[in-house]
Amino acid sequence: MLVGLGQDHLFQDWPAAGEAEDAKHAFFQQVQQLDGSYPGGIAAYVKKARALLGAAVKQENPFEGMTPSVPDGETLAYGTAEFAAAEERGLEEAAHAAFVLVAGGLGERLGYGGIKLALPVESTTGATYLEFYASYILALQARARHRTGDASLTLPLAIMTSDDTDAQTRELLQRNKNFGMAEGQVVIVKQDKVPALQDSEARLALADPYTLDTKPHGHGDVHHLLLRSGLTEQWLAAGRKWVFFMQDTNALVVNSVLPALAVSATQGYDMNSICIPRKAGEASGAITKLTSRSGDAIIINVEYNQLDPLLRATIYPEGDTNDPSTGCSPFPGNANNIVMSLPSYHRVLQGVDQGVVEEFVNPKFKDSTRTAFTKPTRLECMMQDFPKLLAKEMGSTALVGFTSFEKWLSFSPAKNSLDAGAKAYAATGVPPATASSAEMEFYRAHLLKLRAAFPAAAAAAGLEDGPVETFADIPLETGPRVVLTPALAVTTKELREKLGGKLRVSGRSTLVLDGEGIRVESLDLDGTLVVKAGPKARVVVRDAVIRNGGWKLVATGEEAVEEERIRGFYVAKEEGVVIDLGEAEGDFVVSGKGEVVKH
Ligand code: UGB
Repeated sequence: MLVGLGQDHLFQDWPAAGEAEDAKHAFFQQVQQLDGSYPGGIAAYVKKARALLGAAVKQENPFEGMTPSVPDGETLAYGTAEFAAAEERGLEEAAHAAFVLVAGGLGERLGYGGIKLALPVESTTGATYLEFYASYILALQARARHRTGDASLTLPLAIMTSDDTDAQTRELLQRNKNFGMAEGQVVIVKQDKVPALQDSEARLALADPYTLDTKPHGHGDVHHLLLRSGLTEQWLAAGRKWVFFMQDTNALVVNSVLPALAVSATQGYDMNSICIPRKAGEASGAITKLTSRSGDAIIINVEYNQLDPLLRATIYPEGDTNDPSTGCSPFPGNANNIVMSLPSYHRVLQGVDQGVVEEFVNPKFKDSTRTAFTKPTRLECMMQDFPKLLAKEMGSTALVGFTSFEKWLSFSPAKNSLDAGAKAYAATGVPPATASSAEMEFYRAHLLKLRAAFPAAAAAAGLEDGPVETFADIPLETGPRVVLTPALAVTTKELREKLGGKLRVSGRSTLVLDGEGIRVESLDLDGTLVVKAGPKARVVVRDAVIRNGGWKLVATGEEAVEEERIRGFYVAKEEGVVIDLGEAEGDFVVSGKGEVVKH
């Protein structure tokens, strides 16, 4: 088969028959595995690669004949009655949702050695990304059980890993007893790598004489894997309606889950992308309407490296620039969190392509002959390219839309190293997207939500801004550091029920409220207060006036552990009130300087 595919170079340096038999067998085992994991096998892969590389050699424009324009979509602003109503509607839909986390990517850009899901979202509680997402899904599950009266209702989570992340993801789950998720509730599907290509003839590259070089195929693998694993079929059979896709390091996505589900339900969207305002030049794709010469249109992500040339070649001669009136690109930014309607999603996956989204290739040619590469490349695919499959299988009946949210509310990933983030920020003012900025923006989102939910407290300056401190050349709004866990509240309505308007939190404070049964009637905080309670405790914070030295941020030195080093600071937990009720049951009151009394 390989010789038939023009791959005879692979055997060029092999010794005569009878020699190195074990190595030769190992080679064919790898070939067999690669052949089995790609739909259509290596033959299909090489054929597609030749076509795509041929187009790259001729420098063909993949958007030839397409005119971009800004699509129409929904915009929801936090704090409005519309937003709160969408959350309530979303709660109904969430009972029928399944969640998917794409987590096969290595944190290379982030400069982190471990898997990104094991990284703490913030240093105050130290909860990792995976723990945080699990706690959100469990919080939605608790609400859904309560609403439906079905105590066995379970919201599934599928995690896509890769060879780079699989073992560590499994280990993280095992070590933490699935973060409270039931056996079988979380399922791992592993993506396979694809053969690397050494030249524009699509000849396969060798890592050594008996091993093919392989590379990751991109997050687009998730669609085919969900079909191949039988998960979409199972979910459909269990009556689920929605699949919600999340990236590995954007904790703020949880603020957009419920309203986006509501928009999908009311608009009947087959696919709904969560968007945020995008700064020109930012490494986030743009949701764009592309209209062909025949008038057919598709709403799809145009990746950040392709947007500028596409705009320049068509109707925006200045390329990827900000609109002076808004200071942002006119194209909504792709947060790469997607809601799919499960019935149409599963139907499309069963089509001829089996969920293999259109691939692309990005070779770096050695010279102007455009044949040899500086290093091997591979075909790649992106999960947000699904509209092309939708259009292929459903034609113009496919409904693709997007829902835009404020960036502070829904998007702040940890993707870049401190160095890269600081450079990008200094050069163009784009968000640094570092672990440090993601952490501070996580706290800030809670503060801004409180301000919007309690305008009276905010107007009375009860929710102050904290200082701006610079760590590793990145200026950060460092306070107050507020963490309100999903167990406490998943909607604006719950937030308003749980926290009274009598709230004063100074800019240097740390406030953590973690527990479904916690309610704050009146709190004046200047320092640190942490209240943690299990599901069977009811805790009221009443007439509490808490003053202490609080927790401070300290710049990291040489000896810092990796999780701190990639932030540039650590939290010195010196003085504060920490109330951890564990699994205690009953009614508790926290008052005065932080005293706890059981009733
Ligand atoms: N991922 C996998 O699971 N497998 C892979 O093979 C590769 C990645 P990156 P990227 O947030 O602003 C995306 O590398 O690809 C997972 C969108 O394409 O963090 O540069 C990985 O673990 C872009 O349109 O992002 O850019 C992670 O969870 C824009 O929206 C996820 O895929 C951009 O994100 C994304 O991988 C953004």
